[in-house]
Amino acid sequence: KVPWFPRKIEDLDKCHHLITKYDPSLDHGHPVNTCIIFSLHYRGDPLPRIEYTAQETATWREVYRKLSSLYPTHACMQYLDAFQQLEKYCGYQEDNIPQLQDVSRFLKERTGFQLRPAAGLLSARDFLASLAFRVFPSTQYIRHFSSPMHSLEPDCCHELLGHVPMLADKEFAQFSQDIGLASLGSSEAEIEKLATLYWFTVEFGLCKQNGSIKAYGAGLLSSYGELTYALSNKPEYKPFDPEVTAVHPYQDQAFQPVYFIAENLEDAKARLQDYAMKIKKPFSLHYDPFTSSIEVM
Ligand code: H2B
Ligand code: FE
Repeated sequence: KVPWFPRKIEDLDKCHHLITKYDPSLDHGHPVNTCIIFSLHYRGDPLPRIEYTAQETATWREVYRKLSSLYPTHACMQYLDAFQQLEKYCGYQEDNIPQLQDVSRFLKERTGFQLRPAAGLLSARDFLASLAFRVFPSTQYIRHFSSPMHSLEPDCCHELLGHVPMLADKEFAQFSQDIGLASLGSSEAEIEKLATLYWFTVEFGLCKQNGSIKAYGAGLLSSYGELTYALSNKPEYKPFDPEVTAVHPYQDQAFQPVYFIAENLEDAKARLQDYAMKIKKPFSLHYDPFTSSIEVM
């Protein structure tokens, strides 16, 4: 039997299942605040605007300063291009936490991606299904001030500095949507493989650029420690090959033991499309961008 999947963008209201990866009785300073309440009641535009506290802005400032010093040498050019634009048009500054509403509007103009507030870590199935519609679920709260350089769960520093700039790139946007489309109606086992692919690319991917290696993964671009480590020649590197990457064990409590290097984003996209075509499903899918809906044939 084919698992339920969203057919139209409004169906994403039903894709909000959270996973609690970390025992909630252990206090990681997970901020249960207005951002979470808003996201649970969210049903379409406009995205709520948040007034962040001085302490939250101070956390952002520290993260922003440290990371932006690394980008020129460590981030891929697609990231750098978009980051410059975000500084110009979207309030990316060390003293200002950008508003999802502004960022979402920016992305929509670039690649058709939009943000949707998420209350926390979504299940892989729900998260990937959103990507199929060019919707990126984004947390809106910020990590606890006690550990500015580290957050176990996604927070808006991770989304805004890690994911958003890459989502402004056309190839990368298509790559992200393709993982999402591949997930619709897939078995649990296949979802697990797609989540692993997502992990080693969208979160921790590296790519070749002008004879050197650069980062395009959001987990790297939002972590000073791991971004430095990933490009230090200490870890193991393997070429990105979906068949191999999809079944490689990954690490979500420490730095990755291995990183996969793509030739370039276009090649990664083509390889992923190839992989997706081989997933067995009793129907074929087509995304209609005019109605933001899935046609099932
Ligand atoms: N949920 C949220 N809110 N943000 C993510 O980046 C995220 C998620 N990543 N759920 C997903 C899981 C990813 O690790 C894969 C698809 O499982
Ligand atoms: Fe992420």
